[in-house]
Amino acid sequence: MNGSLLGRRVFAVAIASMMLMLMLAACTGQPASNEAAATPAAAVPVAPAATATTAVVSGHVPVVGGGAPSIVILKPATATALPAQPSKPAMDQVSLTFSPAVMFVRTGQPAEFRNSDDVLHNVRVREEATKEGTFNVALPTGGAYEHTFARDGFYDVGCDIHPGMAAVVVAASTPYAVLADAQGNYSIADVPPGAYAVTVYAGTQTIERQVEVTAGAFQLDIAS
Ligand SMILES: [Cu+2]
Repeated sequence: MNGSLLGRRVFAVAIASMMLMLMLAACTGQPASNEAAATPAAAVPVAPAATATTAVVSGHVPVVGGGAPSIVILKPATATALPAQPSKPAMDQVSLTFSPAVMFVRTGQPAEFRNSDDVLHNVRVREEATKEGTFNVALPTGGAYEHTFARDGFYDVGCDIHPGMAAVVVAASTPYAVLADAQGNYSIADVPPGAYAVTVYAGTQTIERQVEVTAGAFQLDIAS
């Protein structure tokens, strides 16, 4: 394209933009901005600010005083493709303590158990619902063991060498699973809008609800 042709095209676009501005001005009764008319590119309407496409679900759930923290799990009501876990969750053994004390894992995706202490530990895992042994391995210093939990549920973790050591694995087939804080406040980010089954575990109490999550800040308080 030669220079004069390009110049004519730009001029034609500018004229078309000015005519559009004048037409808009006639329709709305507002004078067309000289600034906008002088710079045709500015006459293109600006798209409205992007609205949230996912929800941050947060609120309050019951807590059991002095007990284990409450757990909130959102499961899509219908079969949905869920994002894979961003990284492999790991539970370490440090200073004769399992860390974290509660580990969330995705059912069907690998998790790791480690020993960062300078003493031998083992990791004994048992499914809480069935009392069935899941695995029991010795973990020397620096050792690691990978396991993929096949079923949703709670798993008790212990070390036979140090009976005081205890932890819990929560296997869930959804990424939307969190611990509430000591006051019962929780927050789950990046939740796609839709129908969910909500389960709250507060001590020995299990509370279930059905909710329709909408995009943006979504308040979900659950009382016992
Ligand atoms: Cu141990």
